[in-house]
Amino acid sequence: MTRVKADQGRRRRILGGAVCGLVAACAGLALAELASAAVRPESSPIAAVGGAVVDRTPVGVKEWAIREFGTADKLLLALGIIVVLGAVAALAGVLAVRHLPAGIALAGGFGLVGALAALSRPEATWRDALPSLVGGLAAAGVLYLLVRALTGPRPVGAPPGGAWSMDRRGFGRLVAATLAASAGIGYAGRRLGAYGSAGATASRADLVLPEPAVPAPPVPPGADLRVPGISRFITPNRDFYRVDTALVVPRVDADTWRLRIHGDGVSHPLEFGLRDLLARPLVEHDITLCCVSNEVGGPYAGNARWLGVRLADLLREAGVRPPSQGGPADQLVARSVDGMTIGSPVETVMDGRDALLAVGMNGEPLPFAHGFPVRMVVPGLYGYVSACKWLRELQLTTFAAYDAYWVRRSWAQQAPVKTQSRIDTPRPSAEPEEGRVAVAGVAWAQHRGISRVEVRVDAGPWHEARLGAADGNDTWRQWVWEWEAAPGRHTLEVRATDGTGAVQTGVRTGTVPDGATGWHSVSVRVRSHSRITP
Ligand SMILES: Nc1nc2c(c(=O)[nH]1)N[C@H]1C(S)=C(S)[C@@H](COP(=O)(O)O)O[C@H]1N2
Ligand SMILES: [Mo]
Repeated sequence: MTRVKADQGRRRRILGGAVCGLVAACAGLALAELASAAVRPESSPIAAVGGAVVDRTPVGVKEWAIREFGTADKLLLALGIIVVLGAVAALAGVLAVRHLPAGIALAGGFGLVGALAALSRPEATWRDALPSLVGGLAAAGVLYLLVRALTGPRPVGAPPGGAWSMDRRGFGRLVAATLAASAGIGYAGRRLGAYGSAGATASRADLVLPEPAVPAPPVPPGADLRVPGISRFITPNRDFYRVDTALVVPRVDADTWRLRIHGDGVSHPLEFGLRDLLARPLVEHDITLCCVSNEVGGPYAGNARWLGVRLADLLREAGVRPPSQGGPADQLVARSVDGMTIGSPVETVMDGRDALLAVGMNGEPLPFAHGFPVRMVVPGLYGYVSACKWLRELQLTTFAAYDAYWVRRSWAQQAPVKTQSRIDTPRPSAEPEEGRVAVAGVAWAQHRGISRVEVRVDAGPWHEARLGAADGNDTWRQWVWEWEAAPGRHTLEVRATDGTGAVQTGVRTGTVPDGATGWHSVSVRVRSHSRITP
């Protein structure tokens, strides 16, 4: 054989092997998808590996990802996993052409990795390992068949020469057929998955929220200053930020949902369904929710009108007393259907503020992404220590005895919201014209309220901004300051004073462990009027 022919043969074997590996991976993923529809969507290999990666990502990397990619971080994680999976699959295929058992072991082993990832997730049962195991076996089997077809003994009567047992066209047809079958199986899996959550979808569509016994007063007309570019006072649900570890949004069926309250100092453990909860007096309350991983000036804050049951009333019915009244538990641990744990101080939850088990958000049942059917909301605490979505269980315990999910990942056990203010307009990229420029934004210090907002230009004197009307102490407040802007580059800074008179600190700190501090600043270039006279 000539040198050139040998090279060609090797290249073909590598290419052919890689194709075998990739196609086998597609087949494996498709069958795993079908299997996960029968178990639960979170058990599909990509969701399982992704979830395990999220659980183990060091806090620094997570902060960086949130900063760089925002809410696209989940999509990028899934894409990253697919790229790695593809690379390993191609490698397994090339390996299989040389040494069939090794390649097949690698393909199957990857299924094992998925299974272990699924088992490592909170709330996992042995069933969660099944989709990855099925996928790994399927990938190994398909790889075996494809590689045999590619390199197996030449059929009797076949023309001599070449590395292929099948001709190129025959192999191409086999690949196409396998891919088509995989696509069909994957699609069937998706449809079956949707069918599995159809009950949940219907239970939300059918849910009619009762009128509140204690309605919130209408939002004062002056709360929304209607400055172009400012955050709306009430954040529409579709624009509300979303922060959670769920790669697949849990879809809980409201008809079978139950919540259990138990633990230290609970003399009357409670367990109830949604109907029981809705039969209680509901209160309506406007609360601004914000995330501890929000950088100064960042987007992870939103304001909504929540409808729910006062949590303190339920706890009292269960016999719970706050520590100040001799109760043994100082931590309330909320647990979600996806295994998230969020710990709040019992004292705060029972101090008279409107800590809610919320069922409604801006006049509709909670969206699935925001915790349907029931979540917690506590004014004045960051979301990671208060706002558990897809709630399933409330356990009374102590901070000494139990660290919740984020606390085990370098965040503080207790985290009241820090006073923050944000310049929404002008944006850093804006190039306003000299003259009057409206500088405006929002400021928040939940449960303390905002009493003053000030703006300064180029580190000059502070100017008092005009505040939007206050809608209680638990929401953010809009503010605006009219700036006589001169041409050139300028830096705007904002600071707020809360309802206790404490001025927002200018000391810049990062988000870990209990929320960022510092003043938001925006640097803009002001254009001069074009002049027609010299
Ligand atoms: N089950 C569950 N609840 C959760 C989280 C989560 O990851 N899982 N994230 C918390 C965090 S960190 C925040 S800031 C809020 C965000 O709520 P939202 O997504 O409705 O805005 O939800 C909280 N509740
Ligand atoms: Mo958060």
